Amino acid sequence: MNIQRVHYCTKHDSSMGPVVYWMSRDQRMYDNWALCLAQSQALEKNVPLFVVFCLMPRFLDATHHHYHFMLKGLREVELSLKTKNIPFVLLLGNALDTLPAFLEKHGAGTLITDFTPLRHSRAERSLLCQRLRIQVIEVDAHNVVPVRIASSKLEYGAYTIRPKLQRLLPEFLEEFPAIVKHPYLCAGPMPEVQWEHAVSTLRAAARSGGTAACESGEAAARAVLKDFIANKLAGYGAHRNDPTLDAQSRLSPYLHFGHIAAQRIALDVQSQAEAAPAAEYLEELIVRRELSDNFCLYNEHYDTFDGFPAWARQSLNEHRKDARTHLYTLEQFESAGTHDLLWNAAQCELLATGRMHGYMRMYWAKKILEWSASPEEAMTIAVYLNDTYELDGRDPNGYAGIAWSIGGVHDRAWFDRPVFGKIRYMNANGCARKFDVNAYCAKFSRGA
Ligand code: FAD
Ligand code: FO1
Repeated sequence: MNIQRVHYCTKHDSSMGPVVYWMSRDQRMYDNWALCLAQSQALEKNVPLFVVFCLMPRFLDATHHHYHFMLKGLREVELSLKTKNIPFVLLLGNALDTLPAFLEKHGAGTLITDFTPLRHSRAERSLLCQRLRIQVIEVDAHNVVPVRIASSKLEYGAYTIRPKLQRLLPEFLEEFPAIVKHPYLCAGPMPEVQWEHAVSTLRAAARSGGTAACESGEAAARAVLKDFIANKLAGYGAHRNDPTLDAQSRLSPYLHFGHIAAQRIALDVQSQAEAAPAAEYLEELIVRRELSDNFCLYNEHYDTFDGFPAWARQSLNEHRKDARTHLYTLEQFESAGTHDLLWNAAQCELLATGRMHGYMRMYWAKKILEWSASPEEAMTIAVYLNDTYELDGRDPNGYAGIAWSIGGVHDRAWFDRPVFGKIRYMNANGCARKFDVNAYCAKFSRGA
């Protein structure tokens, strides 16, 4: 495996004792670079290999729906690992409270972690590294080109990161090694995972509303990919921005929870599709998605007004006092209670299915800017609603998508207008030029 995927978090050498992969963002057995490295280290040292998942009682604004989807996927991982003699251990509580004791008890010699750019997880990881006296290695199993290798700084936009990614893709877009049946078994039997009890430890926000009907887990993700390549990819470029059509891949929840590797999707799309549609899809899957991880890793204010580029902050400041044609509270937005039928339909799609079409997310967020008392309030409302209702929420793509819509991140300045300043503007007329707005509203408005 390409050694540039490896990031040493502590100075300690690897010592004898089992290798532990602390699974977090990349919740899968197949096509997982962190697990590949963990197994190769354990085979080299002739020691057992464990996979551990630390179940946090709360995770940002995740609700029970999101946890249900995630836990179902983890049960599948447990069963897949069992066929490879690799125990799956579910620790109940934050890693900082549970992992050190587990590592101590089993005399672990090496800890492998996967990679996330989000601040809470990164803070927890660095605190853990200060406390542990064993080797800790982080592997970016989420991106095709590891974020730190793609760029060592905050990128301005797709146009600046794209050439860097394109230059590195031939080196990193490679096949994965298989996970083999592990020959070294741990001494005693590992405790059975108490899945029902685990659910009782959750403190996640309960909420009404539906969830996307999509099935959770690795096998389901592969089936969705197969169907997308066979039936939708050819029309993706032409139809992906039409929310009345089902033209997107619907892979984002599986990418968010790590049920499938973006690299697997890219390899399959490249080998099974025509060049043009493949390129259009990979632009979103690789350039846009990896730009989001770059944004969250190198901009600590990725979910607030302070994370906007200087030109956008200045422009929005100049328009703070502009009269708003409408002003709504979080509750009014949340209940799809604005004057705008199209915006309400988008919010109803989100409430009913746990997913909003990608094109509508731009319109949805931009109108929150237009109808909130300040850009800061707009960010708070958009991030809260996105993280509470989107099955693919709580993700760098969400923070980057909202910051693009409200704060011009990864975008350029447009001509000045009330409230928006130089932030790109969108309105219902623009949408009507792109798709059948009435059809979309009929499909998703309340009572539809
Ligand atoms: P497809 O069009 O099939 O794209 C395939 C994959 O490419 C996506 O799963 C995603 O990983 C990536 N991708 C596509 N468009 C983008 C983009 N604009 N930015 C980054 N990556 C992209 N995406 C999330 O995963 N979680 C979110 O919470 C989220 N919130 C968003 C909020 C706003 C305001 C905006 C403007 C965009 C947001 N996005 C988010 C990005 C994008 O809308 C979704 O990734 C996409 O709609 C998911 O559906 P799909 O997988 O069918 O997309
Ligand atoms: N990761 C974990 O390691 N433990 C959790 O309990 C956990 C819960 C969770 C709930 C919703 C959700 O959207 C993601 C969740 N994650 C959890 C995964 C999380 O995305 C990654 O662990 C990274 O920390 C963030 O990228």
